[in-house]
Amino acid sequence: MSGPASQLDALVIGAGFSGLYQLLCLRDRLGLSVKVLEAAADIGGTWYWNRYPGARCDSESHSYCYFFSRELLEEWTWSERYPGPPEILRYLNRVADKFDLRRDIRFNVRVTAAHYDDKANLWDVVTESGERYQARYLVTAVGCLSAANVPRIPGLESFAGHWYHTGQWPQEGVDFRGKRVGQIGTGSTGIQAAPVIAQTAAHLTVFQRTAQYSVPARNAPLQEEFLRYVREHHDEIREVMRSTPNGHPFRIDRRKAFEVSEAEREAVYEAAWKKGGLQFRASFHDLVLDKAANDTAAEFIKRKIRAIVKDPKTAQALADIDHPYAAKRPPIDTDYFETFNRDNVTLVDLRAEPIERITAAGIKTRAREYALDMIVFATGFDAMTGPLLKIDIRGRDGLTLREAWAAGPLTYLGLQVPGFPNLFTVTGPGSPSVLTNMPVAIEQHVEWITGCIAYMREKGIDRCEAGAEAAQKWGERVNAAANATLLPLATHSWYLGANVPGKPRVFMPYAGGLARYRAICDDIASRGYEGFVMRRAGARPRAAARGFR
Ligand code: N01
Repeated sequence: MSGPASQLDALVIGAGFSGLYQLLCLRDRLGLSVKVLEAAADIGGTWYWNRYPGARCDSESHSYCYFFSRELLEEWTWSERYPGPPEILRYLNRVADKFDLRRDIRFNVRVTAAHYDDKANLWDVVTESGERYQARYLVTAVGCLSAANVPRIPGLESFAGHWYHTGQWPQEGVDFRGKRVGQIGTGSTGIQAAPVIAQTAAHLTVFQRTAQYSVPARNAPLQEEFLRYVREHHDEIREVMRSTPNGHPFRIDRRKAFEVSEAEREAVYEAAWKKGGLQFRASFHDLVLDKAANDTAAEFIKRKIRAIVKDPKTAQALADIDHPYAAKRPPIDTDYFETFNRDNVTLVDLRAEPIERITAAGIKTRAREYALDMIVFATGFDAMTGPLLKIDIRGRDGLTLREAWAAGPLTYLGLQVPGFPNLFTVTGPGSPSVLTNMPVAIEQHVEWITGCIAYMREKGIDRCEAGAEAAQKWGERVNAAANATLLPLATHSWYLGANVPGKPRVFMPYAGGLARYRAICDDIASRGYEGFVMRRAGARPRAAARGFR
């Protein structure tokens, strides 16, 4: 790396929910010199890029925000039960303005490499345009779902029409009027997009590889009565979010599915279906723990699908779901299954007729060719590890992150990687992250990282690195936590990396729950950051097997 470098205490990559709060904490609470580098032209992260039709947050708006500032909470009023990208971006802009964050964010700057300089104990960071930065601490706030996965289907380059990936949606939008649109993918994104695309497209063909459960979102404008409740109960709402496994503002029912009669169970599901949203998963305590319990919810949703969709063959393909309910991230929708009753919508079951190739004219399956003007890839992301591995990150002795993670991600608490001193990964693999309402997990991580750096500075420690043994043991705990649930039974899930050919199959997020995870992180910190290897400025590194004292 060459050229004069800007010197900083900390560099943060990414200006979404994570990066904005990390900047605020390190700059305003610790007084460090900090810059945020952001590849996009503006703040927002996920919400900057994912502006596809129908995009909407699946967390309820009153919980999908920062809770660190009472003033901010009291100043902001959400308009709908689930906010869409424009409202979330307005919110994040309000945050950036209130805390004067923009002056330390550089936009349109993509980080391409970050190399640790062992001698100087600094991170050397290089951008696409060749700018250089040096920083003591490097914090990645790159999001878990920001590396778009465009499947390598032969012939894509020959397609005569336009194609788009939902996670890189054109800022100016896409006009579907009069177009024959093919949508590949029926995860949370595809399930949100299809009903909206169908409203204007001449025809929409949905290519489904894996059928998915979905529950109505029941989005609606928020009523004054609810808004008053939220204004008066910030502390209680926050308390519920912090004490539940997924960080949502509702509790999981304590009852097990078979503790009630069949009729009562049905009534519980019916009420949850009417209420809508991710809360359906909280109907019983054991829905993601016990297969027989899960079957009762799965069957309920499959019956709903068959009742909604009029064409029996289409209904059968949509309800032919091969994994337990919520073993893949459960989508919520607005009229997804109803959309297949429209005359201008067709479902193609790729299990029966796999895609062979893309042609100039459209998509050719084993059965026939579908003529298309546009293809929408709602095919998800190289999740969790993808955004980090896209950057050439090298730690001690030139070890690349790609080498370190050749067999799958190895981290301590999802916060640090052995061999990469002073690199902190917000919502990294091995943390609850994507299994939660993200802002809650983000606040916890950002505050923990801030606390760790504050501790280091107070004690005169200039280097902190995840211990290899601690990371190994943490990896075992992440595995055990996943195996205690039904989540690994969805063998094609992106939680396991199974959606990206060649990616190691490792269950990446920590499934033991956010509340338990927070307690573990706090406990480790209270014991002098047990398991991290810390070095006093000027001293040789030593293992902090029992914490640094
Ligand atoms: O991606 P996905 P997503 N040929 O990976 C299919 C979050 N999110 O963007 O299941 C044919 O879930 C793939 O099929 P299969 C949320 O955490 C949040 O929908 O692999 N099909 C699947 O159907 C979510 O889980 C919100 O067999 C192919 C689909 O594409 C995560 O983002 C909204 C294929 C991909 O589904 C990712 O969701 C939206 C191929 N070659 C998303 N490759 C909100 O809260 C893939 N597929 C707002």
